[in-house]
Amino acid sequence: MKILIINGPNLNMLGLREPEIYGKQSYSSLCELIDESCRELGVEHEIFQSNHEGVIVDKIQDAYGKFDGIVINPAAYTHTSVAILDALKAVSIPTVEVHISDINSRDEFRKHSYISLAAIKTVMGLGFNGYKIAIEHLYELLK
Ligand code: CA2
Repeated sequence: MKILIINGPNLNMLGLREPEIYGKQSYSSLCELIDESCRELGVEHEIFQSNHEGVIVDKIQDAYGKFDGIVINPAAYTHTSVAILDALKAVSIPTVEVHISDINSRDEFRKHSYISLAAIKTVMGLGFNGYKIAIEHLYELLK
């Protein structure tokens, strides 16, 4: 079983700004938590981060035939990207959407997610732990 974890724009800046929303921990500590969660379950994985929509689309297309599941935090592209939605639909790989914050209790524009239309589950508002829950969900589905 192989899972691809995709993080969108600015998530590489975690811990540097807005700790009241996203916590104080850095992007590398998020990657450590993901590594640990996958190791515990014996799941092979790759973590990918990009600030560019088309690069994320390319990565999703490239996942076809290589990965069994995707965990994605599309960050700001959640609320804008039909291209990422279409790429997820095109590859049809079971996908769990994750948000560190609760996007339903913030700005009005964050309440809509294009990505939810392709996701089998959305985890939000649970901080970094949401990634662990998303990985466990895919593991239970795919095992
Ligand atoms: O809650 C989430 O995980 C989000 O996907 C995070 C995005 C935001 O645009 C979504 O609405 C919800 C933002 C990701 C990175 O934001 C940072 C902002 C300041 C400092 C560090 C990261």
